[in-house]
Amino acid sequence: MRSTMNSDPLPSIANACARARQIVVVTGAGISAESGLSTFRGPRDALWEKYDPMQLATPEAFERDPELVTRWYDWRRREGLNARPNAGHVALAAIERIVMNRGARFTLLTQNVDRLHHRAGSRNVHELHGSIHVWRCTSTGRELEPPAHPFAEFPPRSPFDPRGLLRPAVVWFGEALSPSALDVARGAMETGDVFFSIGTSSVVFPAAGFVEHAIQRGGTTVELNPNETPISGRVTHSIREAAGAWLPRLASALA
Ligand code: BV8
Repeated sequence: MRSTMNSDPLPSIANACARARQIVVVTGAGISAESGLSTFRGPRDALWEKYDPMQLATPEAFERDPELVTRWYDWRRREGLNARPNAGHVALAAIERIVMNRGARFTLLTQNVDRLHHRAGSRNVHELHGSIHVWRCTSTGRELEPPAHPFAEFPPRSPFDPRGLLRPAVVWFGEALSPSALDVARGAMETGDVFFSIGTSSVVFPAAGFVEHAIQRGGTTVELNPNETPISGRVTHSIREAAGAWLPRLASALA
């Protein structure tokens, strides 16, 4: 598929969105970068950012060093609480409202665990990789949303079972995505006619594979990412811009 490197693709994308019966958006850590949250594979300079997520976001790391892993997640959780949705999150929520007001459907599938889409006002959000703001008892499976202050001890003990610990209710590498999230994603990929991949390096599966379904079905596929990714050459439009800069332009064009 051609990737757009010279003429402005906005009018053609806005036209496809205006005619779409269903718009599907997949987002990754990049859409939260402008809120000050570090991405997974980008530059990391803050103290806790020196830890490689690929090493810590696994059940094996939690088993090996539950204190380090829960400290890291507690730090990310509080960073998320202190962050604010940026113009990209806000624009996506506005586009959802515009699309739904004209009777079409809008499905937001996020790999992010920071809940900034919800705080920006997006309604039909599905957290493919869970949420860092929900923690789960390793013994009973019961879940809670911790208060904003840091845990008193690491690893935090479970209030549900003295033998249990609390872990973040996120999907670690090697863990399966929830069947309900996968069902929603599959359903959206079957019926969506415009597909956006925003702020993701498109290397984590199964989310990175969703765009192929959209391409196979012949829908309009759009990537929004300042950097090239493995899907850049396959989508209809590959836009080398920041989400917070370009999405407000699309929201205005659709308003
Ligand atoms: C599973 C939660 C099976 C925790 C995360 C094929 C099929 C299925 C699985 C696999 C497969 N091949 C390999 C696998 C295994 C693995 C995988 O994909 N590995 C990769 C590394 C090869 N997948 C899994 O393990 C998945 N599980 O398939 O289970 C199974 C089945 C049955 C029973 C048991 C098991 C689980 C994957 C989920 C892992 N959890 N996160 C946490 O958050 O800590 S993944 C993690 O990576 C985050 O969720 C993150 O969102 C995700 C993807 O990263 P990105 O979001 O893309 O972030 P990244 O930093 O990489 O990129 C940011 C991008 O933004 C950059 O491109 C940058 O240029 C751009 N950007 C920067 N600024 C901006 C911007 N864009 C726009 N605007 C800006 N301003």
